[in-house]
Amino acid sequence: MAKIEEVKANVEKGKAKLVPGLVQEALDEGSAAGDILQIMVDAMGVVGERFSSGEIFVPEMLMAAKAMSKGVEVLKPHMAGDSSTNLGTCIIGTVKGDLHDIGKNLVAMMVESAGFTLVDLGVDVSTEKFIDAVKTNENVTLVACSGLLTTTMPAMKDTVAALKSSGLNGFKVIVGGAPVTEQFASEIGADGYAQDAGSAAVKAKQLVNAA
Ligand code: B1M
Repeated sequence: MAKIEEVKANVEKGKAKLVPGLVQEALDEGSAAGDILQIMVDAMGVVGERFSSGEIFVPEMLMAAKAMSKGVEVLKPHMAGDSSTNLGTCIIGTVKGDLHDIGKNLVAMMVESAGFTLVDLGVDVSTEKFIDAVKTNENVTLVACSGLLTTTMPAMKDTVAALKSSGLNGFKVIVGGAPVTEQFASEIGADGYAQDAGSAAVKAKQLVNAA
């Protein structure tokens, strides 16, 4: 089996100790960092399907998430773009009630690579915390909200509404995550939407007029 396939199989099995070494071996074997990342995203899709069908439970999902995060750490230096430009500060977080952070972390990595200074608020971020971060950080040009649960989409809506009515300005709001669509983003008044981490970086640059 090619190393990249072993990466996928071991993310699915949640082998956090094995995955970093396998990612390195896949890179050494000549696999592109983007392809290794995509195969890990695919592995998480398989994990999600197994969870939906009752084949696995939350602990197994958690182990797979840890394995993927460890693999991404090895990939990170290989994914970095030209961050010599300064596009201002991006505040990023997963919205209140939501603990999923892998997609948010990938978006953070790509947006940082695009030239933003990153302030990562983590997961389960309240509206107030997003607003405080805009107030207390310098030159905030972008706020990025991630959400993976249909049940936390209202929290995303509330956050965008609060940011827009806060009286604060100089920044744009981008939203994304599996249940989020372009239509939902527009309905809740976000300035931008992206489907994946790569397009989030492109959209982020467009929003601050740097593309
Ligand atoms: Co949960 N989970 N989970 N989970 N989990 C999902 C999301 C689910 C689809 C699984 C399923 O049922 N098939 C389902 C949601 C169903 C729904 O709402 N429609 C679900 C559920 C139900 C739950 C719990 C409720 C389970 C329970 O307790 N009974 C619970 C909720 C906890 C909470 O948040 N309050 C829960 C818990 C967990 C774990 C903690 C165990 C773990 C997360 C660990 C972690 O993140 N550190 C977990 C995991 C791992 C998953 C799956 C399997 C994988 C998520 C993932 O990391 N994907 C997931 C199934 C799936 O996604 N197929 C599932 C890989 C990642 C790269 O993709 O995050 O989609 P993603 O990010 C993408 C895009 O969405 C986009 O870019 C990324 C790709 O480049 N993107 C953005 C993301 N944010 C963006 C922001 C942007 C732009 C793009 O701009 C700002």
